Amino acid sequence: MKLYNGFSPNGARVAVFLAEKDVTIPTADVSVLKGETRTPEFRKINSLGQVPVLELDDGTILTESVAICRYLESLYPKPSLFGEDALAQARIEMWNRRMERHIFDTVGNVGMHEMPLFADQIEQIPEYAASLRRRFAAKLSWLDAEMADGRPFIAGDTFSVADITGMAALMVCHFIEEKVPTDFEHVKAWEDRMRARPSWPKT
Ligand SMILES: N[C@@H](CCC(=O)N[C@@H](CS)C(=O)NCC(=O)O)C(=O)O
Repeated sequence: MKLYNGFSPNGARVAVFLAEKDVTIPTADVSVLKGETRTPEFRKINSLGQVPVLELDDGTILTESVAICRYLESLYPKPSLFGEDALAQARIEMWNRRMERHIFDTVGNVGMHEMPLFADQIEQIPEYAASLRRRFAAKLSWLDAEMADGRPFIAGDTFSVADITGMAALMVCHFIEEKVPTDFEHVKAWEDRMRARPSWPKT
């Protein structure tokens, strides 16, 4: 098995997942910032030119951070990060999608539409980025109200892949210079707990 990975929010999702399981696998560093994801050689590995990529011993290629994490979960089931029973699995899936669509995508699309790195990847619309920045507080307000029930983690009482998606969103916040305002006390407390974990992706 070989993981192609580089310093990036989606790459961090797999790196954190492995760290939480205390598992190390051979990794080839592919620098997003240096454009190593965009070379013809790397596109033979992932036609979308993105990390993370997991190459299995028989040459099978897996892309998409959540798909890779699911595969790793089956190899290294403990601690479970996708849920032990049917209800936990459904709740974690639900919250992982909510975190991805409402939090990660909000800040991620700010980066995509503003950062020079992506200027040749999409048609950048600065007004769209500005509108997402304005929406960010509303998204956090929604999450804060959800977490007012006092649960320590995004999907409930245990750390899960939904928290990892949230950590990746916080990493994007660093790049786009957004912060979680302190008035969102439940989200802020969750952020502090995430930053205190040994697996926290350093930015
Ligand atoms: N949906 C994919 C997204 C992967 C992705 O967007 N990777 C970014 C890093 S966060 C990348 O490799 N970008 C390379 C580039 O822009 O050249 C996943 O979850 O793995």
